[in-house]
Amino acid sequence: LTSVRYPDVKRGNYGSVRDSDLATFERLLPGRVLTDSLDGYNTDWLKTCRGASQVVLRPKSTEEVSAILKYCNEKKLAVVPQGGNTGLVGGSVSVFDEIVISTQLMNSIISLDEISGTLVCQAGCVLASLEDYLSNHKLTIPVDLGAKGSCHIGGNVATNAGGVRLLRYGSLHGNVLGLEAVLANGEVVDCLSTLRKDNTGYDLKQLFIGSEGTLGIITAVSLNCPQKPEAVSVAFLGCESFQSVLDIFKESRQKLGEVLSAFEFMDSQTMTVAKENLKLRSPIEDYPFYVLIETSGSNGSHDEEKLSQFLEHVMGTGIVQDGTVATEPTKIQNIWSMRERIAEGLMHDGYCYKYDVSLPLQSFYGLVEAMRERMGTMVTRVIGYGHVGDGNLHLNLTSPEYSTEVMDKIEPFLYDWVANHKGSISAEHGLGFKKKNFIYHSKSKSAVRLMKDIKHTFDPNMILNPYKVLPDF
Ligand code: FAD
Ligand code: 2HG
Ligand code: ZN
Repeated sequence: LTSVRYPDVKRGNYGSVRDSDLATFERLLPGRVLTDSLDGYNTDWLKTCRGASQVVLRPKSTEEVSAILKYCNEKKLAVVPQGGNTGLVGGSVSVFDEIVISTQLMNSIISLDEISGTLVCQAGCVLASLEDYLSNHKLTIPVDLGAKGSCHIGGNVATNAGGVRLLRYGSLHGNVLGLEAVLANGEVVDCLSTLRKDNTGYDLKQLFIGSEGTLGIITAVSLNCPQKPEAVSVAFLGCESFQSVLDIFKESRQKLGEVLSAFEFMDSQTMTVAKENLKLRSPIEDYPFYVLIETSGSNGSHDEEKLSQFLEHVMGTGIVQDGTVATEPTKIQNIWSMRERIAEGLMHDGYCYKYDVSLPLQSFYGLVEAMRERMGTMVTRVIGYGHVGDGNLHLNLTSPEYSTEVMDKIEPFLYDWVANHKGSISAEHGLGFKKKNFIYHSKSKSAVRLMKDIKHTFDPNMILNPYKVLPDF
């Protein structure tokens, strides 16, 4: 059987949900088996992937997840784990009729140790609500991204989400102290440690971080939460060239040192999306490139002094042409939302071809220029922005609707370009359904073979998120 939507993809040899299965699910999760109005669960955030799931299961506890998976594994029913459904690579919706297992109702906080800053919570907690909760305890969450109002912490961990604070706090591989996951056969793997240090055997939790629902369902996580910074400032700067962006980065690392907490960039075409599609106003005049710098620390006057010395220096040397600084929360929020809402703004153009790559900084913006030249007037726009402080470029192209001609012109050219320049074809969004067959552009054959062996050990019947992450060949 092939999908009407994806004619090249063949359905795996899985069972189909029958009435008797529904009756079992209803017994295991009374009142929490959905079979109607599933559009929201079947459509991804970008509206480019559409599943045909007939059932959504909404467990509340680890034991319930275990019972469902044990049953599905016995019946060879394929499943797709789903958190906030904000993933950008088609990993969170079904390809055929896989059963959606949603963490929506797994949203309890289990414990908080205020001294060590260790939070333990269920996987379905929404990122922004964790931030609110921690804020009351003068703590913060070490990961922050534009989708915080909907994404779940389990989804963040499953995708190893990066976001705008990675520069300061490092990746989830360092900040997740422990996790609990349920394997395909229903076995609960308890790695929910709250210790900072624990060198006892292989660090299995790392395998689940970034596994995109293919190795197990994450049911709880333990996170290292830093102190909430007392003072935050944001500078929004304009400059003439991408080389200036890099010079500003170098200077900011030197002059802002430990208070630097984010370094983002946007090109002028990205600003056009903010203006035209989101009706936002830039706080400064028009420039070819913009930089957003955030400082966070424990002493406002110390940080502001550092920031003003830094600004004086970069304006004096001419690498920055113009800029504005915000210290009050509303103005800070306005500047951040201009950056964080670009993904939303792009959707107004129609169809969005989304790429998220890592590149060495010397070749970073070269890809945007190469794509602009290659695509010419075939697309509405080609924009480059992202977490330049982490070497992570968000390259987006748009057109009024999906076009195979455009797609064939972009891929595999873009992925070849990235591989030839020693980059990664997915910096932070993962491979999901859309990018899995390009894995060899970034990983060796032996590495992929080992990944397949691991998958086989964790999920021998391949019921967990099939057609995702691992390549077809
Ligand atoms: P979903 O979309 O529901 O799922 C994502 C993947 O994880 C799927 O493969 C799913 O099967 C799996 N999964 C979900 N929950 C579990 C679980 N409990 N156990 C096992 N597997 C699970 N990403 C970044 O890295 N940085 C950003 O700055 C960033 N910004 C974004 C901004 C916007 C506006 C949007 C829409 C997305 C952004 N993303 C970003 C994408 C990012 O991957 C997600 O927002 C987030 O990490 C996914 O969480 P989710 O709960 O929505 O997961
Ligand atoms: C961001 O950093 C997200 O805003 C989304 O990772 C990036 O949509 C994108 O290109
Ligand atoms: Zn990003």
